[in-house]
Amino acid sequence: MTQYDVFNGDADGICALQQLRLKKPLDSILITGVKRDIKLLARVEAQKGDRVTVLDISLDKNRDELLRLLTQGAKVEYFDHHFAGDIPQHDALETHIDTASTACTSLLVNNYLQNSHSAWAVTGAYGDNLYECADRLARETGVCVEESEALKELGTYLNYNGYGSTLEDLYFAPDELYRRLKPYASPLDFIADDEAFVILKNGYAEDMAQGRGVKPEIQTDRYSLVLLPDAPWARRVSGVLANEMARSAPDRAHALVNTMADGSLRVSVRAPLNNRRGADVLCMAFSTGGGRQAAAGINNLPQTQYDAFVEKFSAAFGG
Ligand SMILES: [Mn+2]
Repeated sequence: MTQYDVFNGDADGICALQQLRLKKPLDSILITGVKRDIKLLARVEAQKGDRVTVLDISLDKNRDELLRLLTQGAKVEYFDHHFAGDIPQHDALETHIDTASTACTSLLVNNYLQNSHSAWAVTGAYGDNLYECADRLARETGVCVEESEALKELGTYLNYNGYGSTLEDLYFAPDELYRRLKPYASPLDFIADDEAFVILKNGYAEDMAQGRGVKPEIQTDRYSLVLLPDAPWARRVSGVLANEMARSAPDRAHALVNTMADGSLRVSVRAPLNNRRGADVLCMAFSTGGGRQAAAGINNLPQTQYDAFVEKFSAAFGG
């Protein structure tokens, strides 16, 4: 029997797996990638009797491959909060899917494990920009304010590390980062012991300083659009910069647009924090778009569709 652990390469995916494997240690084959690389089930070659754990990637975007694995006789457990569409009914498939804007995969796993390793769930929820949920869980589980600030930092850096269009853009490949976290039952011990924390902290500070210096192309009371240059720092920082902008202007929707080496655009959209809706519908109007109500993106937007995007973005949030 082979165990496959398939997880999104961001804070939420990594912290979800960390909780599960602390509770139930297993040797597994890790399948992950940059945050945007979500068609991960295509890389699993499972056979009858194998087990597959899937974390923080849309079932809708992986449905065909999921059905293939089930047909091949694998047993699949699936935790996620992205748009799922029709969930297949199959004896070998167990799903824990909640697409509420207050859900994230680390919190779903925490509920499933009944707070066994909740500090990691707090970390993952901060990473996914769910500050209120993370604060609440921290309070409920006796994490003091100083500690929760440290977990917020770690969640932010783990999330930051997942962005980038290729693994070369990242400080750490997500599977490597997970292996470094793996020995630590407490994220606070990881922070104290592993220099990866400081490397990410410094990288984040430098990239954010550059990102904060970019002036919006368009800004109204209701929405703001920022165009970032074709550079590794800009690809790494787009998601966390979008999260920070969303928090600093909670009534405004935000779009961050990265220019890629091939000239295409990659878009991150955040709905206003005070009305966390509409990002998914907007992005799914484009062929490579996807995501959640509060946070969504378009992986590959041709330059020729930029004007159409701006029009739909302002129509969606300007109203
Ligand atoms: Mn997530």
